[in-house]
Amino acid sequence: MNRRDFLMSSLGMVGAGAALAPAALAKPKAKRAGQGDGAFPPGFYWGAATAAYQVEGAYREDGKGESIWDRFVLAPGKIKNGDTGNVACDSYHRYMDDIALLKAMNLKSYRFSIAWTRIQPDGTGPVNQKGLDYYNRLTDALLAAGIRPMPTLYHWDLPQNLEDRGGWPARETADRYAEYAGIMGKALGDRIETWSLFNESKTFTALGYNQGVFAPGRKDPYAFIRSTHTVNLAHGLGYKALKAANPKLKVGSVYDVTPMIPASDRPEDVAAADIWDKWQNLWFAQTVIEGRYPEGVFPADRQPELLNWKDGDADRMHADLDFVGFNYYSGTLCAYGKEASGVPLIDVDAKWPYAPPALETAKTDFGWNVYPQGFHDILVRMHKVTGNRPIEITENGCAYNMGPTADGQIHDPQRIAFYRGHFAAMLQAIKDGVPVRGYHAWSLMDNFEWASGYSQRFGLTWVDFANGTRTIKDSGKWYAGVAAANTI
Ligand code: GCO
Repeated sequence: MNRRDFLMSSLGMVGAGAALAPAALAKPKAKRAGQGDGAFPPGFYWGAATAAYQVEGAYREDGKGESIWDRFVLAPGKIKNGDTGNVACDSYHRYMDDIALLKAMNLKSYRFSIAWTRIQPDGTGPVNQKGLDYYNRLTDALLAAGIRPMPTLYHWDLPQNLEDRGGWPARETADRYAEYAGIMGKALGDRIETWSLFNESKTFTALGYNQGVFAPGRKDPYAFIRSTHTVNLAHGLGYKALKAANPKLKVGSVYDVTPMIPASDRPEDVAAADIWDKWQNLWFAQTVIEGRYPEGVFPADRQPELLNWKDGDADRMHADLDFVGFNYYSGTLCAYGKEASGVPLIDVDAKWPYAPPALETAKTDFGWNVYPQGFHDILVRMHKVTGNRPIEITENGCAYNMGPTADGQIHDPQRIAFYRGHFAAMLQAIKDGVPVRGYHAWSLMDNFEWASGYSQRFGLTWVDFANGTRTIKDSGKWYAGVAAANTI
């Protein structure tokens, strides 16, 4: 079971993300862009993404504090092969090599994340200048290379000290986050315009506090639900802190989205798809933009208590985002078990008798379905939620684990095929009116894939984890051509 299935099953959903119903596959295929018609809009940002804990290493260097991931990887049995991010790709020392990769691929945007524990080792208090200097160096080097720096402030690595004080279920964590956001806006806002507040709020709250498979490894559905509210509050407060630091900053956030496909025409399955759409696609993105939660996920009379809602929270969590980032990996099959009707999502122990249909799509080495049509469909759907805000694809990619062959090269035609299909779907969405202005492949290079350790390789670049050597894969060379031509 991969981690996306963990999430779905944790909330009482069976088969989600694991399979696509034959019914769904029978739907019409994505309209293809006509020949000679493969041009992207002028100025389109072709880029790549990474995240601090997944690539930086240097986990104790220059005053860095302990994060929940530094701690979590030490728990026996939590990470495949006992891997850790202690060294990872060693990007803390090799960031110039990373920038050379971006340049070699003709990329104009780099989405990376900032490790809060380098800036405030305990998540509160004075700035650790040496940690900040790393991001100063990275930023300056990117700008010198003609590449837009696009940081994400939080990609899951909460300071352990804040977890010890209650973590994301505790409202105070939103205030600490806003303080950190303000520090970063002041420190780098003179050179960085485009900021993302959070990466995949749904993923780290559910897997970290409900399912226990991600840091901090808690299994408490009530803590989990509160954590979602704190994260929404942190969006609003962090947005305001960045704007207060520098009103010129463009502030957005990154949401993982997926089309919810009913497993059948049964009304229960259709209702399941609807509630899952509200939970996964709207619970964070719509809430922050509109300052109100989607209705019908929790019983209305219990929701305030479940969230620990206080007067004024609607204003606190509201943020008029300047752009929205979307991560897309696959479609999600939705089915309700027979006990499901009316069962709140918090009833995580419910047994779901529904058996998902057999797999029908090609799969990546991680077992995720290759479903480019869903990329088009979810972009069209989310455009309605986010108004006319510019959209950036902040992640999209696939794990294929082949390594160098005798010629020293990495031949990964499956990854090229994956990207080709997804670029066509994205271009069709643009032609259908969705204002997508940038795309970031996940990932620039192979890296630490959370609970899967180094066993899943998402990179356009091969990384030899024994010595940090980087080799651009066939897919990276192919991507360089797409970026240079701005066309498929
Ligand atoms: C996420 C993260 C990345 C992952 C990638 C592949 O979406 O989980 O943003 O950190 O590595 O998605 O699983």
